[in-house]
Amino acid sequence: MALAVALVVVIITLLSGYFFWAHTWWFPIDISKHGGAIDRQFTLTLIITGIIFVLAQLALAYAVWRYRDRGDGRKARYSHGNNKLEATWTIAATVLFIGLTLMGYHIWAGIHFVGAAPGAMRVEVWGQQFAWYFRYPGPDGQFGPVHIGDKYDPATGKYIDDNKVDDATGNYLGLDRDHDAASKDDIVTATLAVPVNQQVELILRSKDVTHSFFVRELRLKQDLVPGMEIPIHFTATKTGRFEIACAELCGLGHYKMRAFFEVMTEPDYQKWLQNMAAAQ
Ligand SMILES: [Cu+2]
Repeated sequence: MALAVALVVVIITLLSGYFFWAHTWWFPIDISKHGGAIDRQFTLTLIITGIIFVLAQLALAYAVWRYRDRGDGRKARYSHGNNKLEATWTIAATVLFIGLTLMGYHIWAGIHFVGAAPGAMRVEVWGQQFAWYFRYPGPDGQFGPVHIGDKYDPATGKYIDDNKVDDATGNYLGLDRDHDAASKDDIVTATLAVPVNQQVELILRSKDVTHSFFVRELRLKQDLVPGMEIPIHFTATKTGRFEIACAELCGLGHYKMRAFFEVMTEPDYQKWLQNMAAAQ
């Protein structure tokens, strides 16, 4: 019986290790400049914890087999621990855990705490229940004001109706193109397209509740919080079409809150942007 239990432990250990080793279920391709560092950090963490996992499980299997009941009436001897060993592996685990955390934090901070380069292209990402909209500033490089709800009027201390959203005419962000000069050339789209090998800064905004912008291939995930403008930036290194999924449960239709992210060559992107501008 002890042998059977020990064997099951060994088989489960080797099998689960194999799936990671063979990359049976693995990440999709990485198409971002910063993604390599994240993947390397993940692999390093996996290798270290994987080695510890395998050694611990093999030790467990050995103990099950070695100290089995041999049917010769021997009494069990109880161990009262070993303080030195106890201290050693507690300290070793602490050093490993804090070390890996610091390394990971360093990479994360390099992506999220360092601002975009001055020449980066800017696009607004808008989340709402349950759709994505993207806004390009047009030739003037300026985003016009959005009118998406009541506005506080400090003169009267009251809220005034400032909602110009009209889904029927495609004015999803409540732009007032007749009165706001900066809004005139703004381009609002349902797909996020960017040129390859160019740094892009996204400004994440929400019309209602918290959403989360997630593109697996970019190794990028960031919440959209109502009332905040949250910047993130990336450089896509491969052309293609990828999925943007909302990664924050935001209501009943959350499961269908998705859009496409397209990385294009510079000429294709310019053509696309022209088409989009003509369709406004
Ligand atoms: Cu959502």
